[in-house]
Amino acid sequence: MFKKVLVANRGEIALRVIRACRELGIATVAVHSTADANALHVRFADEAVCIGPPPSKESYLNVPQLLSAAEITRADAIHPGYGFLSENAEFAEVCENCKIRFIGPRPEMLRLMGNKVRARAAAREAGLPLLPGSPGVVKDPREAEAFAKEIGFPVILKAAAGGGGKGMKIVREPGVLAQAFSTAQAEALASFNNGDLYIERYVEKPRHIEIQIVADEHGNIIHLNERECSVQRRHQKLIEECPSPALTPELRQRMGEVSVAAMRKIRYNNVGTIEYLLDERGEFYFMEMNTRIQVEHPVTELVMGVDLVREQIRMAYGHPLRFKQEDVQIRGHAIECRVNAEDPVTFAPWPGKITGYSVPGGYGVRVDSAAYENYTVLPHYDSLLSKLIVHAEDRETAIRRMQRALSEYVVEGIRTNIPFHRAALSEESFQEGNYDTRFVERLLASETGSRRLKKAVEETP
Ligand code: MV4
Repeated sequence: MFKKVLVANRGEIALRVIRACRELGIATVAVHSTADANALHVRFADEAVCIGPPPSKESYLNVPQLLSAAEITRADAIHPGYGFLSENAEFAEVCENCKIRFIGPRPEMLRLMGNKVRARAAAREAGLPLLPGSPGVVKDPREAEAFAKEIGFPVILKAAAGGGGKGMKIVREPGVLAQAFSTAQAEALASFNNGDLYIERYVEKPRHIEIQIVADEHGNIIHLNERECSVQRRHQKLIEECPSPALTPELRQRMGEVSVAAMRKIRYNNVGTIEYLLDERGEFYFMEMNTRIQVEHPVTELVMGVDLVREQIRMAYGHPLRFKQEDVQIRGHAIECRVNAEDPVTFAPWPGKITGYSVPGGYGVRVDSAAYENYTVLPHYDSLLSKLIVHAEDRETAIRRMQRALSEYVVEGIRTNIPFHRAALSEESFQEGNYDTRFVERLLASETGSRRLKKAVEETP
């Protein structure tokens, strides 16, 4: 096994990786910015190296500093967590060139899935269902108009280098397509230094369903069923659950099987997630693939009984998976609420010092967080404070358990979105499992939703 892993990340995911390493008997190296000197990942790791000033560009994204830290500490692998350099093919390649194992898929996989046009083509070749759209890059507005005519409106323009919702333009009528194309291209060029666009039929009220894949270096590939991530705002996920209330056992099996078959065709390795759109007719379509451990991985861990980070590290070393598709099955239901340091109504980030802190606990409750009393939420990084995850025998009990846990959570000194979660969980549509990616929008726009949110703000200590 690896002797020492450098964790190229911060916050709760750095802790999550350090915990998995400790249980595997692997020593750990934390890296941190000057602002993170007092962070828990620094305290829990065996060693720590300061790699730069607070801005991510100069610290957590600073490749020479990270590699120097790995070399000095003689780490034999780097775990990138999520975000930062986790899906950066060049970084993964440089690690391998330095004889340091990158804990994740091969660089070619990161490169393939990082370009959404190439990913779409690979998905098609591998047999995944796609929405009608352009087979490749759409060169100009005239070509876009020709495709749109074929596909039918509404359509969506997406950036090849985008993903996660950045650089998308919905077009509902032919008259405005050329203008939308120019705007989208300019935005993509400014954001990603790549103006390539592609076009697809637009699905009005999709659900976001993603399949968890684990693939070892010996050709064993299995899926760990789905997560439902339709509760989002501006492409930030807020609530995730496993399994999805929208899937029948037949659809679940079909999605899992086609996903595994596709991963076999492209020779995928390590952990990954295939994102699908599910339309109102129950048809699913490939959207994109994430080549990292994801924020919401704990709901899958609890329901499927697999320690995903442990398996990820073992697979990166070359160990075979210890279970087969037949060995894993759905046990109960799990829900995750992302607790952010932000205003619960406006969603504006709310960094600052936590003056009072008490986390929920008890049967079926898990809190993945790097926060503690007197911890200061920094303005330099994302606002995720904690992931509150519950597991229960069924969905109804899980919702009740989450409501109970949310009511126990005390965070003083800063604002959090705990009231939002309380309001969301009391929505009938959520309780019935009858929601889509417009759920948050509807909650905030509706009389009852906004009233519930206001009440939750008042009732949250
Ligand atoms: C779409 C779509 C509807 N139709 N593509 C958003 C993130 C990026 N991965 C792709 N996204 C979407 N692509 C077609 N053809 C709707 C979205 C979308 C969305 C998807 C999943 C979860 C939340 C979303 C919120 C708004 C739009």
